[in-house]
Amino acid sequence: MKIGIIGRTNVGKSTFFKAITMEEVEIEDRPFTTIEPNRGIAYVRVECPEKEFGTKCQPHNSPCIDGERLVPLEVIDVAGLIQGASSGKGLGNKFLSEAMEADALIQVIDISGKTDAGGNKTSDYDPANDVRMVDSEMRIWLKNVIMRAKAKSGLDLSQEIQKNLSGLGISLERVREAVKAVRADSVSDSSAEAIADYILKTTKPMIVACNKMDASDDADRAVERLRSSFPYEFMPCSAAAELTIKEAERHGFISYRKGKIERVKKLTPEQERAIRIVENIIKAHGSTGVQEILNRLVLSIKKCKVVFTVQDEKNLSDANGRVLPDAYIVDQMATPKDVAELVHSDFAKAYKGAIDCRTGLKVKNDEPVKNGQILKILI
Ligand SMILES: Nc1nc2c(ncn2[C@@H]2O[C@H](COP(=O)(O)OP(=O)(O)OP(=O)(O)O)[C@@H](O)[C@H]2O)c(=O)[nH]1
Ligand SMILES: [Mg+2]
Repeated sequence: MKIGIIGRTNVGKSTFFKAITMEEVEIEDRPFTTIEPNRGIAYVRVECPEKEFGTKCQPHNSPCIDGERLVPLEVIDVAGLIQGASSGKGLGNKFLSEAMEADALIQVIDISGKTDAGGNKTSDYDPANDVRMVDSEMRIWLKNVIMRAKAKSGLDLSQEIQKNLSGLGISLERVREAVKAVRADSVSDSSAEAIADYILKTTKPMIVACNKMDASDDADRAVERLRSSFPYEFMPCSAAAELTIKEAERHGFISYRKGKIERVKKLTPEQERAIRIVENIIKAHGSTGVQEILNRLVLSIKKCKVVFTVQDEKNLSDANGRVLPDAYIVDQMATPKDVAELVHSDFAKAYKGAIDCRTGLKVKNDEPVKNGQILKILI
């Protein structure tokens, strides 16, 4: 599972990325700070089944904090978009293809309206312009890729189109579906646009992170206005506040559990001031919004599932005796064999079936796994 962070330049994409991955990346208040993409690992948080089984987990691939399991996924933060990027403006369109490798997208916008279309300081900029711009740049970019499909003997239209989309995680089946849905019989300007539109809607689910809510006069109202204008989910956040918490935690100054900040060490007046600002944001909004956005995109919008794997179904442990060692994020339609593939390609090759550890029964091989399921793969 890979998440792409996209959006207009200088809205806080890299700040959001750093807050969820803790990778050292460049963050600056100017347009086009990020040039090469940043890649890292972030975590979706779900309840760990340890409590249900009255046991203590010994995680291997996914840390557990206070009964919350942190299940890893890949994240990529790309250069900022501006109008015309799909035809090479700004930093060009290379990064559009990098972002489009992702299985789902977080579009970051600046809900405070204090940066303009070019990423420069202003007041009262309407971020709806950016949502429209990103939509249109993605569509034009994908349309242009589809337009490269040429009718050649031996391949049908869908195969020709899909050839150009390999690497973007778009299957031939999906392309066939799109071609059928828009009733295309050749690649033209309008059919390519319709196919691009269909493919984007069905393969690249997106959530809009309304960032810099701390700098907005009325973030909630601004978010509400956007919700009524676009078919996306909009959620407010402050990536800067989340980053402050994560940095302070990393240095052992505070601990942050279940929405509450506790001072672990005596803070300097400056640190105290920074933490108070964050506390006020949490008080006003319930949280910084960052983790909620990631969870919402992966579990509710993309409808991914979290599956645990074990080797010993009685003790729920692996070969080394670790209890509930591994958790994986899988696609909505993933089968037990797809889970085996994630554990190890050798597991998938030798796959003979899987047991649901709650029921002790074999699961159906062709049925999607269930969210939260604990599986023993039989080889
Ligand atoms: N007030 C406030 N400022 C933020 C927030 N998130 C990011 N910023 C600031 O916004 C500026 C741009 O942040 P970046 O993360 O570099 O933005 P970007 O979208 O990655 O920018 P490019 O890579 O240049 O496209 C920096 O000065 C950040 O400190 C936030 O939640 N609140
Ligand atoms: Mg950046």
